[in-house]
Amino acid sequence: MRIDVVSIFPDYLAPLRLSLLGRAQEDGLLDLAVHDLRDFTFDRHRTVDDTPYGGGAGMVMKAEPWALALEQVLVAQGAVAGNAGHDAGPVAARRPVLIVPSPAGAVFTQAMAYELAEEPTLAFACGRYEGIDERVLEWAEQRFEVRPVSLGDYVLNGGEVAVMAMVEAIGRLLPGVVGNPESLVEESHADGLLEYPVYTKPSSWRGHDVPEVLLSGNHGKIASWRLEQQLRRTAARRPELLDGADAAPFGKAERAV
Ligand code: 6GU
Repeated sequence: MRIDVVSIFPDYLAPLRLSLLGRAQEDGLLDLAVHDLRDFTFDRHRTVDDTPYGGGAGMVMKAEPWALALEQVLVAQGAVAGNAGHDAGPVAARRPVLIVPSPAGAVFTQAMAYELAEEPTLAFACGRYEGIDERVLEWAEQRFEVRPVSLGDYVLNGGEVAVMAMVEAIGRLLPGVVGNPESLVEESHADGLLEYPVYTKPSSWRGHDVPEVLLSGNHGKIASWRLEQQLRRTAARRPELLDGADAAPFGKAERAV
């Protein structure tokens, strides 16, 4: 998968070169490019923001640097023919996905991570300040499938931390990135439930014992104990997951709740 991120703080994204995703890039499973929005400005101060029309607090990100940066992303992703940085018209059959992190977006879920992991390319536009001039989104709609996405109901200073979370959640689902694909099946949200508790040696530690059933060797009993734990945990911590319209990648009908 090819991923392009545009930000005024490219260094913010540096941790994506570490650990599992770092290895995935070395192995050629993920091709990640981070672009500095200020490289698409031409004044002495490399200005990316200005005061809002209509007044109000804060600053708004200017449109033109975003168009130039996103045009370069389209060329890098092979979606348009490059022409001195100018959009020379579409080449790809389908518009590439552009994710715009925003607390006003649709909430990012594991189901969305699975869906986005199927895309050949993804682009992320990290806004800062009060947001990006709305006309950039209108312009981008003609070239990308634009998806405003939120991490949850709280406000961050910009999209960078959200992009790190989303790229990690999506990247680990790419074939070959996680060594043992079994671990993707058993984790929280894979089946719409929270994961069951886990234990390792010693079986007795500071007066706390591992549940007897896990030492029994009875795999049927262990599986039903784990499912019961998943249901209990989900009911206690996230009851809305049990009856909500939350989209899980596997059908809820397969579960006997
Ligand atoms: Cl994706 N961006 C920003 N700026 N704040 C957020 C968010 C995203 N998700 C939750 N809060």
